[in-house]
Amino acid sequence: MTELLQGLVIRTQAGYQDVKTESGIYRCRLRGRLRKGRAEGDLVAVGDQVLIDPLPDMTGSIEEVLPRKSVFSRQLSGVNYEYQQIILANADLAMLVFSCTSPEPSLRMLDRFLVVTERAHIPAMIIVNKIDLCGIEKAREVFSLYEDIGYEVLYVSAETGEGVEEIRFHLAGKITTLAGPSGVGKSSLINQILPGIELETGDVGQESGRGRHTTQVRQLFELPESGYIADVPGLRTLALWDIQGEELDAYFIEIAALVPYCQFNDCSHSHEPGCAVRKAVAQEDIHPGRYDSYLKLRFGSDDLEEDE
Ligand SMILES: Nc1nc2c(ncn2[C@@H]2O[C@H](COP(=O)(O)OP(=O)(O)O)[C@@H](O)[C@H]2O)c(=O)[nH]1
Ligand SMILES: [Mg+2]
Ligand SMILES: [Zn+2]
Repeated sequence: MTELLQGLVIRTQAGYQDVKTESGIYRCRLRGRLRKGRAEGDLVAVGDQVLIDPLPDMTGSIEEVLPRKSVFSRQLSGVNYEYQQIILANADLAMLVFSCTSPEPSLRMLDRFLVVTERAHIPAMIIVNKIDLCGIEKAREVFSLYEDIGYEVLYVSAETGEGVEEIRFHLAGKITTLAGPSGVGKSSLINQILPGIELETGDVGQESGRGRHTTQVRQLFELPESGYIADVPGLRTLALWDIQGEELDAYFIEIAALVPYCQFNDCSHSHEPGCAVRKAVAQEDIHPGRYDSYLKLRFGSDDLEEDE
């Protein structure tokens, strides 16, 4: 057997993976013994570091998937089984993209994304796009509460290019995923960051329509300097339903900090006396919208998809 080569999975589609190594990009398949009895999606994903057995014609087989430092995954139900589909491995950063207007921002959806990224232990920052339409002051009024909590927020415009340099700065050397509702300007921003890539823009619903239930291409786009942007449809469908009760506390970082001060250690922060979280809400130390998102996620499981 030839020597194994280490590489990065930069693209997956319909049963093959493109793996970038120091000696080029190899079109690979998973070694049968790895695949045995398992769905492909839970074995290898873009962002994975793998060992391949390379052939001279630039094909190869993936012999081993190296341990991951983080995963975005979702629960999928097959006819006879359920499995964790890995959407993206080893992400270093999630940029959560919203627009200050057109469409109006859904902060509840943003809070859900933040739960997903906190749970996956992936640092998140918030990109507020379209400030050419609403002005930075109005955008700040809506989003500065996230800066108060501790998240970094960038105010940008894909249209004028304002703030795009700062996005680039944060991307350097990392695998970053952009996530957000459709129409906020994710593709437009990627086009700004990666000239020449020319993603389709403006087709509202392109992510939820075309290809959502068919085979999806997932890929990493290499940045001219260093680092990758992940284009992974499906991040916003990550399930939250399996988050149990108080586990949620940890993912609202300003709530997590107060939980030790509640009178009861099984406090649900909804009605109990001596609740430090409710006290903070009353004193406006916790934003009422964030508290509302918390309660809805914890107690209102039925309407999770209402605003998507
Ligand atoms: N005025 C303005 N329009 C933008 C901006 N960014 C994107 N758009 C427009 O918003 C629409 C949706 O953008 P797109 O990049 O497709 O959003 P995506 O669905 O998040 O990928 C398109 O018509 C874009 O031209 C911006 O910064 N300012
Ligand atoms: Mg798009
Ligand atoms: Zn409490």
